[in-house]
Amino acid sequence: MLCNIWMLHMLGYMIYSRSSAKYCLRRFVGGKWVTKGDCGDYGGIAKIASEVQAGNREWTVFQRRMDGSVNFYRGWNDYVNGFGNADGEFWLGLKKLHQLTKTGNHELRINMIEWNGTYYTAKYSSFNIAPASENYRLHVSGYSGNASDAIARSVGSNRKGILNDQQFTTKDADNDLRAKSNCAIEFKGGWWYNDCHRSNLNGLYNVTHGRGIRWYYHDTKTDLNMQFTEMSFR
Ligand SMILES: [Ca+2]
Repeated sequence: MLCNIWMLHMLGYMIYSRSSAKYCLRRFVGGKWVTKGDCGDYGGIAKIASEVQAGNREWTVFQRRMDGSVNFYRGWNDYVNGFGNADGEFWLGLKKLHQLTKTGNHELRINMIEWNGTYYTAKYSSFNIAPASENYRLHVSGYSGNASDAIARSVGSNRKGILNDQQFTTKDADNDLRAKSNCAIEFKGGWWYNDCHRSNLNGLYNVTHGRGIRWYYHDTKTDLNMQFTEMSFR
């Protein structure tokens, strides 16, 4: 089995097998590597280890979708305080995200794998989350990557899907810019909805289009549906 896609995971990383759609999680614990899942061979580990060393600063993962085992259609308190399991699907929580990004400059990285196995990454050179008084507003800039920018870029003159500078909205806390309804209820997630979105990474697992784990791909003007996402910062 060929493991050709992988992701950093705090003190370890994940290798994603395209052939079997199973996952492999390896973490460095107590001086040795601990493996979880179906890892097959480990081609790529040496490369990733050297990337970690070259990068110096580790990426802190704050969101992961990988198997649909955790419900992400939740209310405000859950999104503020976090939920799920750090080894699987989880959301770290907006309170921690604000505390960890409020000083200094931070980068955001989003790794994603489409259901056909295609790997995408979107990076932002600047990232921070505003305090509770601003409902944890999102600030990003400086996009790079191969996923196209589905967070801060307009679609032509249509700016309704731009998530940058938006407050966080959940089904019980409507802070979005859609006057007639709550975007979190319409699109079944918790997110920095505008009116409403071009990406919805906390949407329903394995559901297509707007209510699913959507990422708008500007290059072909189509929606991608992701089976794996991991959001991290450093
Ligand atoms: Ca609204």
